[in-house]
Amino acid sequence: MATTTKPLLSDLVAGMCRVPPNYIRPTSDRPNLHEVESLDGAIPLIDLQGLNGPNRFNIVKEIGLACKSYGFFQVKNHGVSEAVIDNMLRVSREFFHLPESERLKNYCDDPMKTTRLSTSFNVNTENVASWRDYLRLHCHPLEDYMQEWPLNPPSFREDVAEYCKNARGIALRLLEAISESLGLGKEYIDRALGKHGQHMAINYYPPCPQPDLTFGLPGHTDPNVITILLQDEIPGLQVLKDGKWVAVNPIPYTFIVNIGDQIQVLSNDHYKSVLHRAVVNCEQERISIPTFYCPSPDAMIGPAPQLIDVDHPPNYKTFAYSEYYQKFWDRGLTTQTCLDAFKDSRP
Ligand SMILES: O=C(O)CCC(=O)C(=O)O
Repeated sequence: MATTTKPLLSDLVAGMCRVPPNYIRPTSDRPNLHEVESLDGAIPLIDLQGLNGPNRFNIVKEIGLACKSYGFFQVKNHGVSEAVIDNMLRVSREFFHLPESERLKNYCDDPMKTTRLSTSFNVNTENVASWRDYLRLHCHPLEDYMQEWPLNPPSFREDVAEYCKNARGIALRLLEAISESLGLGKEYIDRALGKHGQHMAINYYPPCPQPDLTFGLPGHTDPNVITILLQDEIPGLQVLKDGKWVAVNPIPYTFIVNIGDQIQVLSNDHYKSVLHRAVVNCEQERISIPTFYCPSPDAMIGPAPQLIDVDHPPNYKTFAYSEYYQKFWDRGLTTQTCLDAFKDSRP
């Protein structure tokens, strides 16, 4: 048993040659890394060049197909410059390499706090810990949150704010395309999100001495609308496809996009949010940066009326997003999605 009071995993792992018992998953719930498929092209790579031009119809169709068949896709020619991406990854790495005392200024266990550094998933409710530290930031509207963000590294606020603006731009363009692909008209989802919200995690996965025994993050779906993930060059993301875990190997300067639970609700199950997880490795640290685009807490979310008819009754109740978000953090990451708690059970 580890007898340390260090709150962050990164400060605990140096020289460790075994995973502490509280990180070890039961045998029925381990990564089984030898069974994972690693196919390049397993997840569609969509070229966004021309999304706002003559090729829009075809790209929207491609996005719709990817949402329907995979719940995941990658995007290139998305308009975010390499410099913005490089700065975001660099400043994230610099943050996690700061001295412990400097990083800990941001530490907080309360999932409702809008800027906080923490570890695993929710240390207050979980039974088994995950091999991850993370910095969580709310980022829309930027001016409401930026003054809470770390001041060290000195360029942190500037680099991250620039990245957030760019990530929001992609999210809005993709939401229009997804809305259109559902036959809802391009503004439907935008309007359904109220004042909109945007959160971000900077995930830091230290090298792990026994990666077969634990997860960086166990299988889960995302509670938000869509996630735009930036990962560094180290593999770790896996997606469940037809009952098998498939590795999504990094392609530099592309983003990975996945449907979150709120699109599943709004689309009345036309598009499904898909289980994914992060595994760790024994040699290299890994950084991943998901942007969680979401409704504002007061937005009322339910199936779009245009997608309901006698053959397709509403599968979900209408609820405030704040209620869903709270539930997600309270119940922890499980392969059973939080959506079950919001099903419409009318006969
Ligand atoms: O690290 C990854 O690739 C996945 C991260 C993720 O799923 C999350 O932060 O919810």
